[in-house]
Amino acid sequence: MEKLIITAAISGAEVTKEHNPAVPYTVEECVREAGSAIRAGASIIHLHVRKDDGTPTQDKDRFKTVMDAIHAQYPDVIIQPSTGGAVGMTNDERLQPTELNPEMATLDCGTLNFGGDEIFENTENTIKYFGEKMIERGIKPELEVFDKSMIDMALRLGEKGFIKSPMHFDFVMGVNGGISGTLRDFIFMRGSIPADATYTVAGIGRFEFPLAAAAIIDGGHVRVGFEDNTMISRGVVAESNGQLVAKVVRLANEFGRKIATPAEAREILGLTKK
Ligand code: KMH
Ligand code: ZN
Repeated sequence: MEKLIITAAISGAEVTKEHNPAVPYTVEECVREAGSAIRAGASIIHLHVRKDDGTPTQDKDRFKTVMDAIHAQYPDVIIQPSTGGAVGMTNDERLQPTELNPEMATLDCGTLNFGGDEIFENTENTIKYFGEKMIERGIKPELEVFDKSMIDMALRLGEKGFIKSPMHFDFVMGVNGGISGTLRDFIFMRGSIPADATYTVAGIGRFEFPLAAAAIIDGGHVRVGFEDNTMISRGVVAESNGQLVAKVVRLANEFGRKIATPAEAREILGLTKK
């Protein structure tokens, strides 16, 4: 079976130090958390950045500072900035990190309820606009799909030339407003993507490790990290993103799945190091 790509979503935009004091805000904290994940086995860092007070921002300069600081210590790692940002941001605000020409970036494939009164808005035209920008800038999108309908949207826009194949999906499962994190729905999602596509799965909260195990067995890839889940086990706050990644590595070892280095992850995903 193909080696396992582990993505660490170290920061997110919604989770705070009240959830887990190790959630990174400052540049130094981002380097510390990325480093813990990379040393444990992550080959991709999915990145959101914050101001020092924790406010989410898509500021290009802040992304550049954090990405440069991580790459200064871990030059090989793949850094995948978010273009989702935080609920309520404008499209152009969200797209700023793509101006840095990263190898990858996320592309969110639909609108969904995002807790309380929040709506994470991604209209069809927004998705087309983001897809075009990524093609123009040579960026491989990680297609964030929070529901099966978003896979269908990606496939439709792929046929129209807004997203290239082979596609790489991230099944984000268990968000309040998206598809559930059950095994039944995981099988539905993974059975709904093209044969030449790759996928990773991001289980939210308590779904993180059961879905990681399912993807390990199935030959898919895994995303973990504070963005999705801050607990190492029921009622126990994780010490670091690295501790979450290490748990995935242990599960992979049990099932005989080897862990991909960043160079191997690039090969699997068809990326060229920039
Ligand atoms: N923070 C969410 C509203 C992404 O990174 O592309 C969107 C998100 C998805 O986190
Ligand atoms: Zn994200």
